[in-house]
Amino acid sequence: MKTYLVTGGAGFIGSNFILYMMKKYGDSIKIINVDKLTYAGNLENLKEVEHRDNYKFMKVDICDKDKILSIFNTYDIDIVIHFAAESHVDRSIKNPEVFVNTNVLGTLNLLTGAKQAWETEDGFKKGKKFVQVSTDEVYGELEDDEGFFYETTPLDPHSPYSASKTSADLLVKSYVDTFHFPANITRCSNNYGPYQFPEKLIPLMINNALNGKKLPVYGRGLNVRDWLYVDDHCKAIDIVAEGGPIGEVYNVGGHNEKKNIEIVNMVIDSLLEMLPEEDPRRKSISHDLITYVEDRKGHDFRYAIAPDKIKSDLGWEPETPFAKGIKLTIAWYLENMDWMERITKGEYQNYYKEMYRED
Ligand code: NAD
Ligand code: TDX
Repeated sequence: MKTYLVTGGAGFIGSNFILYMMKKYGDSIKIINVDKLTYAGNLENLKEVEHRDNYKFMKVDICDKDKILSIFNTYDIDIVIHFAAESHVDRSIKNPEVFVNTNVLGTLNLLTGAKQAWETEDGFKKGKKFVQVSTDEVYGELEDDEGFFYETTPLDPHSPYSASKTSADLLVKSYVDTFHFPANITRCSNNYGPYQFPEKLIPLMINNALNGKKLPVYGRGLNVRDWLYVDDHCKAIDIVAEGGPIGEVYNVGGHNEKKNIEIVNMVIDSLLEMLPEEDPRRKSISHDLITYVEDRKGHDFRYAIAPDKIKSDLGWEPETPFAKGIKLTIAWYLENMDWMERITKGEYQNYYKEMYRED
């Protein structure tokens, strides 16, 4: 039985990944979920699997080197899927330090633990794999409507968040180059789907619209992101963990570029289409809620992923068209308003006031 160490499994993509893997493999795998439970971690996401004998949660900070080493000494980990990170660009602009600690030093601790546990006299034990879940933001930005990020595109991060992810990627690369350590790096575009924390564009807009609050669009809303439904990303990670040759990097994306303003308009239109006629929230939802606010500092203009390599080498392709994915996402939030309410009632209020300068 393969044992997975999933870091950051209580976050957005991590919890979707655990649910995806349990559904796909059932009792034939074991998953250990290591998560510090920062503001972004939520065990409620994993209710469906928490009772399972082949699932174990450990509240651990990946910056705690001793704990990380002891996990590798205690359990025979086969595959590490490393999601744990500080993941929000705006927060990194205000407070970069925690991004370096978690994203860079935390990653080094995991590499150290895996290397120690997996090393043999002439290399590494068979069947071991470390997957560094990275981001397209390490490539910087595309300055106009032309071109794509390839795996060969030079690394040129701009925000403290993307600089910390790039540093982590380079550490992983250094372990591959120096020790022939069995790792892959995946670089994905913007994910959307259930369980995403409402600091990110799509859930923030859904939540604000449902509450009749302004929809804060940075700058003129013309920046472009390349959106991927989270399940499609989970599938890609599994395929890379299974079949990616040592050291290979894979871009993961779905050729689904949209301007931010298009996304916000689609959220409003979909909500109006999906909410029942008698729902009182309909009255306050309209395009008039859109408010253009001060732009993000150093706002990358456009991200666009070329996923040719993962398609040709490993046969992965995205399966969820955006029109379907956004409906699935909105339907999930509508059915889980209590999840959103619990998340947004506490510390989130302070975050929102400070970030969006609201009284
Ligand atoms: P998230 O912020 O929703 O979740 C991060 C998780 O990591 C949380 O559960 C949090 O508690 C945990 N965590 C944070 N610091 C920790 C620490 N020191 N020790 C242990 N756990 C810690 O993030 P996400 O959106 O799910 O992203 C997951 C990964 O995917 C990140 O590495 C991110 O860089 C990458 N990524 C995200 C996207 C996206 O669109 N969300 C796109 C590409 C890549
Ligand atoms: O209130 C907002 N208004 C707005 O116009 C927010 C929160 C965002 N935006 C814009 C900024 C971006 O151009 O929307 C776009 C998407 O913003 P985010 O959801 O914050 O995502 P982004 O900055 O693109 O980064 C995301 O994708 C890559 C994830 O947060 C990263 O973890 C991932 O690496």
